Amino acid sequence: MKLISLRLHMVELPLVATFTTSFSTQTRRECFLVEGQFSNDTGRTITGWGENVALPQPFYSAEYTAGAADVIRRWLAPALFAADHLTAETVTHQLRHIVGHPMAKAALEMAVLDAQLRLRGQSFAEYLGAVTSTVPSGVSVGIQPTVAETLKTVANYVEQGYARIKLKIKPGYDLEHVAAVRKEFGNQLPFQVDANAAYTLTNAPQLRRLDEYGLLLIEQPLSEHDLRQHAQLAQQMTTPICLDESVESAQGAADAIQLGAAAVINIKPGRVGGYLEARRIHDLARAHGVAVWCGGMLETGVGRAANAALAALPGFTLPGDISGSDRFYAEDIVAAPIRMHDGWVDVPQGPGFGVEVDREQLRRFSTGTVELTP
Ligand code: SMG
Ligand code: MG
Repeated sequence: MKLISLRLHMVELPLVATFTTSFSTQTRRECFLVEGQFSNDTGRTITGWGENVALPQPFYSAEYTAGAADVIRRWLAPALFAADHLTAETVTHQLRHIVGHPMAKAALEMAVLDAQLRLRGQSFAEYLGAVTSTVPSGVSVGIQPTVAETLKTVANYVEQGYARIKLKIKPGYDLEHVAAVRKEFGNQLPFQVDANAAYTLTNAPQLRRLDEYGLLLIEQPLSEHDLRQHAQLAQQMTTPICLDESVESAQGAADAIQLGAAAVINIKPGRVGGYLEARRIHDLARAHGVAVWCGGMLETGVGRAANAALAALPGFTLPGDISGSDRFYAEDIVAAPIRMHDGWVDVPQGPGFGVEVDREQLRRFSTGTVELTP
């Protein structure tokens, strides 16, 4: 294919409830969708969609929404316009001279993938090698100011039927909340925590106290670059350590596994530069007997649809952060967003990511568009 034009649709969607993590409180989602126009050898034109998952602030990782749009405009888009035979499998290669910016690159790879699969009439799930048509749906619960509010919030998601609860934690908002959730909902509740790098190895004695609550895992307790420290922490506690922020590539995943720093890996396609790298991490982890699950970045319907397909690969043996669209949004920007029923979401089966962007909704939430041509 040849890339004809790119349009970045900057959007702002209100969240149904504020979402607090150890590093920030989000009240709305500011992100952008990438709309790519491509032509194939026979002159057919086709549209493909991608989503940029960077947060507006560089708090989760170095990338941020405006920075991702800027690097696409100045550097990544020109490199793709220059390519004569663009395929999803060669996007990473075309962009390899630009250091970093995995989320910006992933959004572009998505648009190419979606277009390529639509041309072929193939679903993303089939392309990836998905082995199931539904995937278990977990929900990520933000830090609540009081234990009572944590219990109330978790109760609501448990009643809705979510397959797994993940509670965000930080120092001072950890043991007491975890203990209360276990007591209230029992030992059968699939339950895990995510610290978003809020601790250091000196907190090991406190973190170890989490061991008695039968958590599925603790996600990213220490800082992004603390691979060795995560391995040391793993020696000091029985709760499996799962890495999120620390894993930025298949190579990094291999190092983490080798070091004993990751018993489990949270795979987020944006964080690792795209869905193809995400699949490589899946393959690598599976070969090493390391469980993986699909993370979330408060995606709109486009990103969530693609995540559901990824999570249908056989190595995704734990429920992902693939909650229904209504967990964050009263209204989405795709016609039929992901819904959770009885703890499961359906893997889209239509061509490409299998969702249609609703232009009217896109206009409603739009805060501007950036038009890019060769
Ligand atoms: O998309 O359901 C979702 C949110 C999942 O907790 C989630 N994501 O570290 O895993 C994580 C966070 C990153 C985003 S926090 C604003
Ligand atoms: Mg995380």
